[in-house]
Order: sequence, then structure tokens, then C-alpha cells
Amino acid sequence: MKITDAKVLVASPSRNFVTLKVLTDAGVHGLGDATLNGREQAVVAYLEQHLVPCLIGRDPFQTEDTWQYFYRGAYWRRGPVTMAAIGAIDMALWDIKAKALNLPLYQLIGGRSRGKVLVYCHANGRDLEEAVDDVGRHIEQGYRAIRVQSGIPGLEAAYGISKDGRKYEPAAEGLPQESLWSTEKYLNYLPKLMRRVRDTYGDDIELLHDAHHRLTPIEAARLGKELEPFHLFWLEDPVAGELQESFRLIRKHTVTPLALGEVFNTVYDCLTLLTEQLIDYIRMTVVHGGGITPILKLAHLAEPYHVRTGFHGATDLSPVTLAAALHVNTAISNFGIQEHMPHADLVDDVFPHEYRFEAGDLYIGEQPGLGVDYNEELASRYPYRRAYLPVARKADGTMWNW
Ligand code: KDG
Ligand code: MG
Repeated sequence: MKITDAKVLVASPSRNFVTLKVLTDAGVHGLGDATLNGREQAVVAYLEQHLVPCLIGRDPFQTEDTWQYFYRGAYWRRGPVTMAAIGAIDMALWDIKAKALNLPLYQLIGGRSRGKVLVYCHANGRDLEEAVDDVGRHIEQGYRAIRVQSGIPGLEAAYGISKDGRKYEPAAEGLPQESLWSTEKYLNYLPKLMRRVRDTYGDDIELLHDAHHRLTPIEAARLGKELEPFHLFWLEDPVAGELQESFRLIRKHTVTPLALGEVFNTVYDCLTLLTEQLIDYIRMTVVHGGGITPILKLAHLAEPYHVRTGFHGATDLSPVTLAAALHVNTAISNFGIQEHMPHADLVDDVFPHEYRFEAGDLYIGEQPGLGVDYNEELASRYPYRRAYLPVARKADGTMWNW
């Protein structure tokens, strides 16, 4: 079998997505997600200008060799743009291979290790009362693991909270919006929020929280310690992960489980974190981590260190990435949890898919390949719209991590 063509499809059915469609001489096609929130067109150019020309004529079954060709074969390696482009190709090739063999992807990567995939959802509110109520609403929808985010008293905007009461979506059209951040206000408030949630709903539900890279290591250590009585499933991204060694300090002070890695691109971003057991969950995304080939290796490497997976699953990852994650989650042994931020109905229409949610879990189906399609005609009615993630500053104007 030979690859005959690859099309980079860009559309904005409620938000921007970049999708790669790889075509073969056998009539089988494969899909890959190449979306990088706020930097979509950089991946489009990288694919169209540099990778697709080298892809034509290759055998789609050679997933390992093709991955190495684009990663190792390129002098310039790593980074989110490069790895999202390689990730899209890798997903599409696995999709083709599994379709050609008439098997759902998980059968090619270890077979079924579990019947369903535990997910966590996002509950949030502009203040404590709204956030606590939203947790209740998600429990009613069947979720058993819930990430809780809330507006912070004294701050106009906070990560994870929509200002207008609609579903939270961080990217916005126009130039990047600026928001003010105060670590002091956040640290003083968060334990109160978690106490209220536990007091209201008891111990049977798993609670998670995303600090979204805002703290220093010693601040993260304080927060982890103060959250210990509420037994979080995890505290996510307490500090930016560039300095892996900083997690040694956090670990010394708290037993709150830690999750990291949604912005990582290769195993080299987390080798110290894994081998020194400095985190409990690795969150690297299938698309931004370079595809199914490296994510499988990462999961297998994490297993002996007792690190489980908790793959990133925000709405800026298309249903193609979510399906790929679900196949991996179904097959590996050290699965932990999967993030589930449901897409808008229009996104589900553009990407008809087989996976489904029921009572707090996602189920992957038996359709050959990834089990996701792409409605090009419908997508073409929603052209790309420039959008950015926000940026954050401290009260004195200092740029901070968003
Ligand atoms: O594009 C950025 C989002 O994917 C990110 O802000 C979402 O932190 C996030 C999460 O945990 O889902
Ligand atoms: Mg996050």
C-alpha cells in the first residue's frame, strides 16, 4: 500500500481545528489531529511545506520508520509545532493500518485491558456557591471524577471560568486578552473551596484541580499540603514543568498526587519526573506528544515507576485525538483517568465518532481504525478564525504564566 496524497483541512466549527487526511492507493484513508491552540497555522505550514511532500509514496504500515524519519531524520527536533505535525501523521497512519486490517486500533497495541475508560469532567463557577452547585450538576450527569475550578475573590478572571456563564473555552477571537493574577488570593481561597465541596458531596467522588502553571515550587508545596485533608485525585500543573527538578521540592512536602505534562512534547520533557517518581500522572497529549507511537512508549516507560496516565482532553484537541487517547487508554496497563471536556454539538457533527459517554466513563467502539470520520462539506462552511489563548499579568504588571 502507498500513500498517494495528504490534505491539511482547517475549519472552525465553533473553534479552530486542523485535521490531516492521508489518502492511499488502496482507497483507505486515515485521519490525524494537528490542532495547536492559538498557533494553528504554524502547524498547517509545517505540514504542507515540509512533511507532506516527504510522505507521498511511503508505505502507511511503516508507522515506526515514518515517525523516526520525521523526528530523528530532521536536524531540528521537538517543540509543539513540529510534534503536532508528526503526531497528526502518526495518528493517520495507525488509522489506515487498523482500517486495512479491519480492526479497532486498540487491538493492534495490546488488545483490551479494560471495558471502559474512567473520565473526569470540569465543574466551575464564578464564585464558591456557583462552583459547588456545578459539581452537583455533574454528579447528576453521572460523573464520578470532577475537576473543580472557581473564580477567586478579588480577581476579575480566573483560569477555567467563563465570564458569561456559557461553557468555558479559553481561546478567544481577536488579540490575546489579558487577565490579572494573584497567587496570594488564590492560595488563601482554594482550600476553602475544596473543603466546601467535600463537606457538601462527601468522600465517594474523586476531586481534581488544575493550578495551570501559576505557582512557584514552594507555593505548590504549601497548596499540596493544605489540600491533603480533601484527598484530591490530583493537583495538576502546580508549577510550569520546564524545571523538572523543582518537583523534588514539592514532593518533599506533600502527599497530594501530582499530574503534569499537557504541554510536553517528548519523553525528554519528563524523564526525571518519571524515573524519580516525582509525579503520579502523566498528561502528555497524543497530538502534541507526536502521536500514538511515542505515547505508547511513554506509557510503557512510566509503568514500572508507578506513574499512570491522565491524558489531556480539552476541547482544543479534536475528536480524533480523543479517540486515539481512548484506544491507548483501553490497551495499556497503567491507565489512570482521561480528561473529558465534551465538544460542542457542531464539532461532533463535523467529526462523527463511535466513542460514547455513559455514567462517568467513555466507551470506545469496535469500528476499524480510530472510529472517527470527518465531514468535509460541513466543515468547509466554517472557515478558520484567528483566536488566541489569554495572557496573564500580576497586579504590578509583571508578565506571568497563564
Ligand atoms: O489550549 C490550552 C488548554 O488545552 C488548556 O488550558 C486546558 O489546562 C487545560 C486542561 O487541563 O484541560
Ligand atoms: Mg490543565
